[in-house]
Amino acid sequence: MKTPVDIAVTGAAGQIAYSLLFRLAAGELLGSDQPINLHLLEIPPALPALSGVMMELQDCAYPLLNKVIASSDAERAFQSVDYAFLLGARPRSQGMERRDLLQANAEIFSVQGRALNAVASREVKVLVTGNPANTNALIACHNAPDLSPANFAAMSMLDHNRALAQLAEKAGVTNRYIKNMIVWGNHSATQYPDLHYATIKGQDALSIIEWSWFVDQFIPSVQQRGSQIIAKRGLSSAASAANAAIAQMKAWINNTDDNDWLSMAIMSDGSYGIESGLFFSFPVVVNQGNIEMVADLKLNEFSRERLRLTEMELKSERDEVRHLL
Ligand code: NAX
Repeated sequence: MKTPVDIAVTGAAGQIAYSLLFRLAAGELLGSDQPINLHLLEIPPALPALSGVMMELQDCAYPLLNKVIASSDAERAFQSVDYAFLLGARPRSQGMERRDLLQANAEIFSVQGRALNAVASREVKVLVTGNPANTNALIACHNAPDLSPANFAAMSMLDHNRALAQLAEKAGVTNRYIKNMIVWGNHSATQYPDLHYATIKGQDALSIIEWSWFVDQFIPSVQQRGSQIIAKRGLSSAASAANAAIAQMKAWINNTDDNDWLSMAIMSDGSYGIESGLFFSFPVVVNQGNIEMVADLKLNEFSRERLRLTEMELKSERDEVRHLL
């Protein structure tokens, strides 16, 4: 039997975790011959609920689940972890200003960044999902100076999947025929799902799909999908978010498919005119566990303007939490 791999999940009593943990324990991330240890982090008031989730994990009698550790202490939870799914975040409560929300989360992610820096594997892959995901990744990364920025990414995969599925439906094809989708920018309503390089069965999407549908329907529908789900379900996306978290981490570990790209939020190196240091969603490929940005794509004025808008939002989020960087 292989040595167990250590996987941390924060916000482990929350909705997304309730989908994610069972899929991890079933072997979906690392395969059916790889045992895992789950390291679960929660805040103290949620530990009783977490113990119920742990009872259910036990009741699944997963052959691959070696050990489950629960803690409200980040250094304990992140000890030697190889992979970390940072789901836990402070939700916006009634009357809370955006600034206060950013502040509360920045504090959480600075503590978690320091803990990862102190005790996680030096090769740890940290995927930040808790919102505001891009800025939380920035904070965690800055507070982990002994790790590389390449250890950190924020989740754009749900937006990417939403974009794939919307285009596939419009074109009347299954999702696997859509390639080279891009979602640029922030995981927020300013994100820019871009069809300029997307193909449908090998043909340029924008030679098949009307420009007006792209601008007036596709972009807003991908941007607003999260809010639409909240309006219908009364709760935010959870199963699709867990699915995206597994898919993004799996691609990061196992490489992307040949001749296709994914969207991941990684630290900008200044490419495409995006300010260095921001966590921004770019088109990427993964080679041997390293995320590489797809470079030198030509952008027209329409795309450049949309990149600028979402970059502006990320800069303003960063400015609100600058004192923690
Ligand atoms: P829930 O509110 O169901 O669960 C969050 C859990 O995090 C709670 O159990 C809470 O106790 C815990 N928590 C809070 N502070 C913590 C801390 N300091 N350490 C450890 N745990 C802590 O939210 P859920 O629906 O699971 O969503 C989790 C996060 O993902 C939210 O911030 C949400 O906005 C975000 N999302 C991000 C998406 C993305 O694509 N990047 C999409 C889905 C989702 O909206």
